[in-house]
Amino acid sequence: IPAAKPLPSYVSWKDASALIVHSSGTIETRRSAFGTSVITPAEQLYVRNNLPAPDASIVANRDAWELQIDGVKRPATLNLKQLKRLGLETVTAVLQCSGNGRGLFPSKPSGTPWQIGAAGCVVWSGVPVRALIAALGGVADGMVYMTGTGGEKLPEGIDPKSVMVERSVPLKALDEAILAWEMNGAPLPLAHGGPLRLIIPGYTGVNNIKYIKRLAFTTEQTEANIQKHGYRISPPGQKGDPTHPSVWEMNVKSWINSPAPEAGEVPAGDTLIQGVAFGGMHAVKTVEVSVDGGKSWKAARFIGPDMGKYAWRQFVLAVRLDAGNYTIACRATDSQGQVQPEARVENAGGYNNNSWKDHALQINVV
Ligand code: MSS
Repeated sequence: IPAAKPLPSYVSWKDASALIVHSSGTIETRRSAFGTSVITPAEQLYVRNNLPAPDASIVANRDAWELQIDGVKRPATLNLKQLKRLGLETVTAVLQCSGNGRGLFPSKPSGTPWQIGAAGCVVWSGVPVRALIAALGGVADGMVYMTGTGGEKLPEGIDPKSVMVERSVPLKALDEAILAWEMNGAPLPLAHGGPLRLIIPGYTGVNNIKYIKRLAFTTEQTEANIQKHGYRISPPGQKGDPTHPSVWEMNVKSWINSPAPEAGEVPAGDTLIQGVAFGGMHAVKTVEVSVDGGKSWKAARFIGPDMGKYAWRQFVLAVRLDAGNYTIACRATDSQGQVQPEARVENAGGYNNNSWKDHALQINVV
């Protein structure tokens, strides 16, 4: 865990004691700071900005924010006030950076060495993309992707494609996607994409475009570097290219939040092992816990409300531990029977790490 750095000013309202600041654009939640009531409060939620966040003036008059919609029968530009009249849906979904768990790759891929905290469980409210499309006559014929463009001002004098945050996802992702203006019951903070953000439940963080200014249905994936070369499952040592799978859907995953080694010594006796588990695209069904590094497993119990298939669930297992060293691990299974794997899929970018072994914790019980 790196030494504490101060919070950058655009997120000065966050809870510094809950966060690890890797850089001004990469801030993760401490393992010991996750609460047990499902939702991650905004003050504790991680932040990942590929570009400096836009000026706060864009949230001064939220309803005036404009979204351009292309690749539909009747392309249009609508402001947030107009969008709010088209429909409303609320979804609880895990927001997780594609690189969460990168810091657990022994190969130390370049990029932020996130541990487990580049993730949170958030309630989003907004207009379903389906409702928007219906109002504009439907998706134009032959479209294959849904492409969202971030509203950052791009630095001048360089090729926009090299820096712009623009991502394409398969067209089917539109079914559950919403354009959100509210997060955990409050107007969407600028740091998390206010005034308007694309939320694609089940897809990794990068696909959830903040301060979205254009939503387009397209025949091809965007040529932006962040899509063409970035965020791909590429063999170690290789630069990402369009023949490598794009980082889109999340996979089944869990980790332990308590006892956290960073929180100090664990006293011998009764111990509650707690953590979170989610399925990515499918509901999480079960989670098992091991205190012997994966030799034996016991079923843990889910606690708290089930907020739907894209949310995570908190789990708990009561154990008695004598003094000694333990390797505690957890392993989730989704409703389709997909089990969190023992091994990570090696890849150059350090993406999609859901290995239970990498996520195991060493604890010292005294
Ligand atoms: N969007 C925009 N516009 N920009 C940027 O930068 N980033 C990404 C997403 N979106 C961006 C966007 C990422 S990459 C992530 S993770 C996310 O977002 C985060 O979120 P928050 O709210 O937490 O900050 Mo990785 O896969």
